[in-house]
Amino acid sequence: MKIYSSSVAPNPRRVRIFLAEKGIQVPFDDVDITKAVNRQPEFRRNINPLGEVPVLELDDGTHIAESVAICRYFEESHPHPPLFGTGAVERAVVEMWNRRMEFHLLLPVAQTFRNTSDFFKGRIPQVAEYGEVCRNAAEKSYEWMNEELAGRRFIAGDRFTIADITALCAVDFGRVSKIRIKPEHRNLARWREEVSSRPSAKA
Ligand SMILES: N[C@@H](CCC(=O)N[C@@H](CS)C(=O)NCC(=O)O)C(=O)O
Repeated sequence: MKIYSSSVAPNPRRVRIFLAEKGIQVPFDDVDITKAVNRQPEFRRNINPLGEVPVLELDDGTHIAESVAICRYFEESHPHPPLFGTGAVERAVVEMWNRRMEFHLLLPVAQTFRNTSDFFKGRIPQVAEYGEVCRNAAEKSYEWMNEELAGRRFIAGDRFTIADITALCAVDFGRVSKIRIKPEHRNLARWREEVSSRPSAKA
């Protein structure tokens, strides 16, 4: 078993943090996304047709891409500590918040980077104006999450879950595009400080 990863990208980091929280060790194969190795026909043919990381490779040759799918695999094999919640209600609430953090934080942050950075120049069609729309959307989500976090310790409730991992990776990656937590976002800053101090955040 191994995971095709990248030490500089937010989605592989989600998986690394998840595994660190579970205390699971899996070898990582760092794919040089700066040289677009992941976009070459060989990688697409043999590992992930979408040309993205992370990808979990099982011993029988199965490839599982999509960060949440990889995390779910490990939640099944190592249920403790539960990071997707327990019981019908908590699982649904965690799923809701994780999807919200993907769609309203990670996606706009990533699209800002994709559409405004030199990194993706010539690699994908870039629309700078759309990048700015995404920046605005990400900043609005920071405000929203600052309000949400006035009433609870973590993103999905009083327990650290995959939703915190998604949100932390989004907020940290936002800094590359100068999307930052503002001084008035006290609740968001308090949350970030707490989740960043967990040993897994270094993964
Ligand atoms: N929905 C996918 C997104 C994967 C993704 O966007 N991966 C990025 C790294 S964060 C990537 O491979 N970027 C390199 C590229 O697009 O060339 C997931 O959750 O894993």
